[in-house]
Amino acid sequence: MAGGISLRGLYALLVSISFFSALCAADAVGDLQTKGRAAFDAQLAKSTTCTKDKLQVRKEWGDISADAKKAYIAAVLCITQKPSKLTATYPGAKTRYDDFVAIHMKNSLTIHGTGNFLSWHRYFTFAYEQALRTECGYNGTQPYWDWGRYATSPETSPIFDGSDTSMSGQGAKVTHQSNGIKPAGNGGGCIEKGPFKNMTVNLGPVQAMADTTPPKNPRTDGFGYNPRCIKRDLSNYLTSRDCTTAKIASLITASKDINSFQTTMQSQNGVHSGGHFTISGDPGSDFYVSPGDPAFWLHHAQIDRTWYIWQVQDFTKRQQVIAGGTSMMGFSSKAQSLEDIVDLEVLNVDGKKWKIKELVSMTDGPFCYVYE
Ligand SMILES: *[C@@H]1O[C@H](CO)[C@@H](O)[C@H](O)[C@H]1NC(C)=O
Ligand SMILES: *[C@@H]1O[C@H](CO)[C@@H](O)[C@H](O)[C@H]1NC(C)=O
Ligand SMILES: [Cu+2]
Repeated sequence: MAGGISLRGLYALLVSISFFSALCAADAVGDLQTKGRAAFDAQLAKSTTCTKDKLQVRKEWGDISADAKKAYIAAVLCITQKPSKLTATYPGAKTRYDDFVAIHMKNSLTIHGTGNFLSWHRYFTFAYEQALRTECGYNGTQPYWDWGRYATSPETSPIFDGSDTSMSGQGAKVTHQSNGIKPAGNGGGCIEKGPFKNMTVNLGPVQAMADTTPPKNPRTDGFGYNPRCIKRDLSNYLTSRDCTTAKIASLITASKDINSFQTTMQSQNGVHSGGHFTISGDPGSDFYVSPGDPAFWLHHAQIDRTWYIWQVQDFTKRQQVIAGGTSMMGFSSKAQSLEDIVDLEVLNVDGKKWKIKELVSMTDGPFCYVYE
């Protein structure tokens, strides 16, 4: 070869480049994930329902190829074109996508700040991933949004840069108020670029924040038909304050039991609120209707991943555990039990509802996946 570089030399160079980029990708949270993998693998080896050949791997948006991103985007757009199974009950639910929004709206007060928060949203996100696969021919997995990775600038991340391989980006710049959670950012209006610029939000609002001014729903419960654009107000205010890699790692290492883990995660300065209000807008900052923004699922996959990483730090002691009540409202809320049922109705995978105790392990119940 003229330049004197042999194929073997080129191969060695490529290997060292990929080794170097793996080193760069390593971070405190990734290290905790890696550290726990042996415990997960040991449990996987014992599972009768989840075998190694069936195991699905969920990856970070920035770590999947452009083709994989496009396949995911296509599946999401596909499910927004399939008919709802709930229109008769909730007239605003027009599409199969809306079914996910409606079931979340309906259950909002008994799935947040409660003992089932993590397990309910794990099954909910899984049901969405499975619907993309079985109803829209998707053969990939649910990607996640590692908040810490883009904490300084979520707007320019591959998730929100507005390109055709993103989840669409910032909303149009409009003058708007703060939502009370963070200062008004540089968006606030309808998303104008990327694959989801034409996506319609049909349900809600139920609890619109001061930064958005969506048209009122024809029904007081928000279940009427109210088609409108997706608005966003992305900014780095919350990610750089509450969702850095150091903050996520400390949530995982400092929470000694499930109660402190789930409470810290859902606190006002926690990662759950941080991710939701980084997206903000309508329906992003609406407590009930937030799954109407398709970035919801990447956020909740990361919530689920954070739970998984916390679990695998002491796997045998961190699965069959429960804390908290069954309702956000009222002091008389009953204690949540591992025997309680998670029933997603028309979203249930293979029509099955499950007990919480069957949803705490990703190699048990309906699940067979892991995070990398
Ligand atoms: C998944 O779908 C993509 C795009 O349709 C295709 O290129 C790929 O080969 C499929 N992978 C598997 C494992 O079926
Ligand atoms: C949005 O709709 C317009 C008008 O129908 C169409 O030209 C455009 O390609 C659509 N964009 C996307 C990303 O779907
Ligand atoms: Cu939720």
